[in-house]
Amino acid sequence: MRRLGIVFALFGSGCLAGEVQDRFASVVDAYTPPPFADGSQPYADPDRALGPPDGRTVALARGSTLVLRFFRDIPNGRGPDLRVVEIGPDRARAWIAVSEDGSSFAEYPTPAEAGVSTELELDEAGLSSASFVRIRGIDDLGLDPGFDLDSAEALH
Ligand SMILES: [Ca+2]
Ligand SMILES: [Ca+2]
Repeated sequence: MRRLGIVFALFGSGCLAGEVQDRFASVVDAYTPPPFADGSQPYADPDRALGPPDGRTVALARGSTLVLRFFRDIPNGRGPDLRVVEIGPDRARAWIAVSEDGSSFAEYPTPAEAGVSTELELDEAGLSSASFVRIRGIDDLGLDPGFDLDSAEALH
C-alpha cells in the first residue's frame, strides 16, 4: 500500500485525481475552531486537512473538533484502515474517533500523538467500515495551538 503513496507523489494529483479523492478525506463535515483562535489565521482553515499530506495543517486545540468525511466507505481490511498525519513540532495530542454515519462515533482510548502518523484499526472501534473521522484537540500549548492535522488517509 505504501507504494501507491509514492506513485501519487511522483505523478502529482493531476493524473490520478479520482483516486486521490477516493483515498483522502474530501469534505469538512463539521468544524469547531479553538475557542481562543484568530479565525483569520491559516491554521484555523479546516480545508487544510483535506487531500494528500502537503505540509498545510489545521490546528486543533482543547475545545476544537473537526469531522472529516471520505468520498466513500473505508472498509475494515487486513491491518490498519486509516492514517492520520500530524506534523507539528510540539507534543500536542488529539482524540480520534470513527463513524459509519457521521452521528454515532467510536473514539479510540489512546490519543494520537504529534509528529507521527497514527494508524487506526477499525476492529478496535467495532466497525466494518467508516466514512467519517473525528479529531478532538486535547492540548493548548501556545498561540499556534494544538494538534496540527495535515491529512487523513484511507489505507484500503
Ligand atoms: Ca482493519
Ligand atoms: Ca494538509
